[in-house]
Amino acid sequence: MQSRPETIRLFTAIELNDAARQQLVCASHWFEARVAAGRFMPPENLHLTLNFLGETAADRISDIQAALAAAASGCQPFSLELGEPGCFPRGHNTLLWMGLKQMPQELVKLYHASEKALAAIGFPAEKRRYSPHLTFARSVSFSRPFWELKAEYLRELAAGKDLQAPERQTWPAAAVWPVAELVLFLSSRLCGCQIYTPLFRAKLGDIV
Ligand code: 2AM
Repeated sequence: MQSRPETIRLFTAIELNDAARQQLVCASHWFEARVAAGRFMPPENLHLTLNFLGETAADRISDIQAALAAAASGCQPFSLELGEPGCFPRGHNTLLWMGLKQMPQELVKLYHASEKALAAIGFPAEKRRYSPHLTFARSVSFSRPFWELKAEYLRELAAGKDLQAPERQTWPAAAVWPVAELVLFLSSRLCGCQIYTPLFRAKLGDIV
C-alpha cells in the first residue's frame, strides 16, 4: 500500500513590529474586557495574512520558497499602520479583526505577485477579493452590538491620545511599521494551542 505524503498547513503573512503589536494587543484587551465570550489570540500569533496555502505536501517547500522569493524580489518595501476594528460573521460566532489605515500600492502589488507565483506552482488563487485584516479574536459573542463597541473604542482611542486628559487610559501611540519581508508560516497545534512558526523570509526588493 502506498503511504500518503506528509502534509503541513501553510500560509504567508506580514509580521508586526513591537510597537504595532503592542498597539494591537492593547485594542485586543479592550475588546476582551467588553465581549461576552471569545478566543483572543496570543500576542505572538498576530499577523497580516496574505496567502492561505492550506494543507500542503511537505516536499513542496522548496518550490514555494523559490516562488515567494521571486515574487517578493520584484516588490518594494513599504509601511503599514493599524486602522479601525471590524468583524466577520463565522457561523454562529464572530471573528474580530483590525484593519489598516491605508492600503499601500506596494501591498496590493505584493499580494498579486505572491498569488500569481503560487498559482503558477499549483496553489489556486483566492476567489474572494483581498481584504487585508489582522484577526485578533475568534468565536466571539457579544452582549452589546459590535457597532456600539466600535464607536466607544474609537472615542476612547482618540481621548487616550489627548494629553489634556492624562487620567484616561493611555493608548500606545499609533505605530507606522516598516515591512521588508513576506514570511512563510507553518500553522500547527500543540496541546490544543495554535502555533505559527516562520519557515522562510522572502525579502522585498531583493533583486539579485
Ligand atoms: P483569518 O484570520 O481570516 O481566519 C492562519 O490560520 C491564517 O490563515 C489566518 O490568518 C487565517 O485567516 C488564514 N486562513 C485560515 N483558514 C483559511 C481559509 N480556509 N481560507 C483563507 N484563509 C484562511
